[in-house]
Formats: sequence, structure tokens, C-alpha cells
Amino acid sequence: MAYENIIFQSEDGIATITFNRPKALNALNNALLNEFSRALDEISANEDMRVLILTGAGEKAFVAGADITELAKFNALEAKIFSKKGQDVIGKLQTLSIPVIAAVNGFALGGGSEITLSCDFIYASETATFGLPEISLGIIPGFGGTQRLPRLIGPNMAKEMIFTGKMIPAAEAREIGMVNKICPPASLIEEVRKTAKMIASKGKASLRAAKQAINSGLNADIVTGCNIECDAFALCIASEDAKEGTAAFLEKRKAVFKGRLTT
Ligand code: CO8
Repeated sequence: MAYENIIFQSEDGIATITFNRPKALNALNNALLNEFSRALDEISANEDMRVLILTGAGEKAFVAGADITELAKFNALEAKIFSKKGQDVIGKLQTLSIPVIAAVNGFALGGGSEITLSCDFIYASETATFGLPEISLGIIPGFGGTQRLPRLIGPNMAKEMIFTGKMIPAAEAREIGMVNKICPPASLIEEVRKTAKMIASKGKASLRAAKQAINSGLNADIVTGCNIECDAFALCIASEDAKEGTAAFLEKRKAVFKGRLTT
């Protein structure tokens, strides 16, 4: 089935999902969340995918949050269902086995910021703006923002952002550790693709293991985290990619990874 609210493209193992409702600053409605979820399933089922990039259509926004025209009509039950749906899709994004980079080209507000918090890292345009402005609508973040933002930037910084609902420019988001790199608007996608290509050239099994070890370890104590790393390391060493990577080093040539888990 074709997509209407997102654009889904892939080239050389690099998938790109572009949120595509520019007239509503790419706000997240039910239809868009359904399509986003379906595209993530498509990516999961495709062994050739190496990296996913998320970005927004138009020059103004990545995603300006949940669609307020839909949200304004919700009763409590509908709000819970919508919040759960958003959390499930964002959870699916976070547990995707391949690395995900957010290319934030403008406003990333509310649910839009919450999507970026589930990506593995964020590059932003100089003109991007981040924020969780839900408090100004009389609500709170509902797509995991109260949980992921404090884990990323610390509870005090997160509380200030969530309690005030203030929007912060990309430079400030970088200062507090939300954003890895800031780029001029015209070169954002090119810079993200450059990094995506570098990642895509590595072994799929070791990328998956590194992502899982980091994410699982963050929810555990350091001893459990190191045990998770040991198991992931052992699985990697048994992969065809590890044999190729170490042989290539010893033979002084460039490794060609095939992404196979076992020989
Ligand atoms: N939802 C629906 N439409 C939107 C949204 C949105 N979140 N954001 C912008 N739009 C629409 C505007 O209504 C406008 O439409 P129109 O041209 O038909 O009037 C168009 O996009 C352009 O927007 P503006 O004219 O407002 O553009 P400005 O440059 O003046 O302002 C802003 C840009 C600052 C981004 C402003 O649009 C804004 O403040 N938007 C809302 C931001 C916001 O509050 N986001 C949080 C939403 S709540 C949320 O995300 C909760 C997630 C969890 C939900 C849990 C489920 C219950």
C-alpha cells in the first residue's frame, strides 16, 4: 500500500523516512503514525537495510508535535489509546536493530522531539528548534518524553524544559547533549548521509550488537551492563563479519562486510 503522510525511500541500504504533512508542519495524526509503524516493519523485514534516517518535509519543520486538531477532540480513553499508539511506534523505532539518525531540519516539538529522543543520535540544522511545549496546552508529553528526556540530559534540565514548555534553538540543544552536530540547513542531509554511509560500511551484526548492548545496558546496573556486553561480544566474534574484519586487518586490505551472523 502506498504512503501518503510519509515518504519512504531507500538506496544502498540507507532508508529515509520523511514526515510529509508540511502544511501542518508534519504534525503526527493517526494516519501518519500508522504509516510510520508500517514503514518500520518494512525496514525490519528487509535484511539489506543498514541505517535509517528520519527527517521532515519542507523547510520549516521536522515534526511540530501531535496533531492538535485531533488531540483537542479526545476524551480520556481516546487520549490513552493515542498515547499508547505513539509510545508503541516510538518503542518500535528505539528497538530497531539498525542505527537511526534524526536529521532535524526545523521545529521538533512535543511528539516530534519525542521521536528524536528515540533515535540513536541527532544532527540538526542551525535553524532547528527543540521543545516539549505540551504544558502550554494544559497537557504533558505523552510519547515517552517525561522518561527519555531526563535520561538523556538529566532530570533538572528536563524538568526545566517540560515545566516551562520553552523552545530552545539547536545550539542550546547541542550544549545540553541532545544534539551531536549542527549543520547549515543546505548541508544537513548531506552530512547525515555521509555519517550514515560510514556506518553502513561496517558489519551489520556488530552494529546490532553495539546498539543492543548500549540500550540494554542503560537500563541496568554497570555489572549487568558489562555482562550484556560480554554476551554480545561473544556473539559478534562468532560472526562471518568478525572473521572478515580481523582477516582484512592482518592481510592489510579493506574489510568487506556481508552482515551475516554465522559462518
Ligand atoms: N498540530 C496541528 N497543526 C499544527 C501543529 C500541530 N502540532 N503545529 C502547527 N500546525 C499548523 C498550524 O495550525 C498552521 O496551520 P494553518 O496554516 O492551517 O493555520 C500551520 O501548521 C503553520 O503553523 P503556524 O502558522 O503556527 O506557524 P508559525 O511559524 O507561526 O509557528 C510553531 C510555528 C511555533 C511550531 C507553532 O505552529 C506551534 O506552536 N505549533 C504547535 C506546537 C506544539 O504545541 N506541539 C506539541 C503538540 S502536543 C504533543 O505533541 C503531545 C504528544 C503526545 C500526545 C499524547 C496523546 C494524547
